[in-house]
Amino acid sequence: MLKLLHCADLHLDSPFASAGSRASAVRRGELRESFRKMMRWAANKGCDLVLMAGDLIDTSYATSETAGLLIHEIASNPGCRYIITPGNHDPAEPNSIWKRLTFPDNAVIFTSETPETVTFDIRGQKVSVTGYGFTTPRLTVSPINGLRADTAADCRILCAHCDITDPLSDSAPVTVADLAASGFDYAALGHIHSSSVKKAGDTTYAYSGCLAGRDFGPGETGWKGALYVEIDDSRRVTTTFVRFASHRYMRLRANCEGASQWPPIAERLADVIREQYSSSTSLRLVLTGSVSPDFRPNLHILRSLLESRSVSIGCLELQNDTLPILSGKTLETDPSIRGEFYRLLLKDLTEGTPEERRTAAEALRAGLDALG
Ligand SMILES: [Mn+2]
Repeated sequence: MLKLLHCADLHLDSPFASAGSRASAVRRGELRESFRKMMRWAANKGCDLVLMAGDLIDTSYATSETAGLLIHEIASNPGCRYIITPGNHDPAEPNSIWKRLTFPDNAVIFTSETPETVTFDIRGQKVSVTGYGFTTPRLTVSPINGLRADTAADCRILCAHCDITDPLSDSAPVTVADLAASGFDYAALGHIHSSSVKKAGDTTYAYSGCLAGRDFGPGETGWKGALYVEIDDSRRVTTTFVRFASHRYMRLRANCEGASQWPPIAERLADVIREQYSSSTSLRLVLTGSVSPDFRPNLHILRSLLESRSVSIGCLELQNDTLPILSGKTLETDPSIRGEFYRLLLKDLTEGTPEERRTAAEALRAGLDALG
């Protein structure tokens, strides 16, 4: 049985630009620590291969500290082979660490956009690993279109950074049909930050997801880690998600329908946060529903309620997607400039795109405040 660890999108050295400068330094430290934890886990588990499917670092110009960490971790587990396929964020450009630095003998780095195959003898089994690397931030063709796995191998693995979600992607638009025809037993993919395991023909293909979420964006929320993969002698594949991140980003929708005052809503939210989250979570509360124009969400009030309950949470954000149209009847018939202002915005408030509605709601709150 083969034991693999499949990871991707580590984005070491990520600036964590959305966090404040202090929080971003903390997040960067946590990311390094998650990386060490993952590499030690693979060593303790006795993994034969660690497949690193691209975007290991955030740019091709890694800090020397990060490059040193990567090389050190690979060198300290010489019994395991590390497969690296550079992605769109860390392409194998001439100045990249992949080209400039000397990696230990147990590392294989694919630096050509044309797929290449290496073969290992692992406990009497012939295992082939095929991969390619980005050489610039763009790769507009599917490098594995028409590619067939080495049929002489007992076990056939693909390691690749690619975008299977969009045939027009400029990040290696590999298709499900490419994979279904390929004959690989396992395709270890990178680029999509949420984890998924699927089948195309006889090929199991998977995105490990990123090692740590970096903001509240799609694919970044929830616990992150890597996939532990076992391939048995009859080439059956089993995958297990292993969490390595110590911090997560989460979005929570809260329906404020009918609310006119913030404090009672804030009380309830504080209770929910106390029960479900801790300092290892950064939370964005997305407030929805039709509310009174007087409803004013206030982060400071929520924070002090949390403090009074001794609740600690990572970053906390409010996204106000409520519609201030409740009891709008009075405003609708209000002959003053307040009513006129409301009537002016009503179409955007109720019929606009989500963005237009948000802007109109924002304008209405600001306008009513200014008009007193
Ligand atoms: Mn990528």
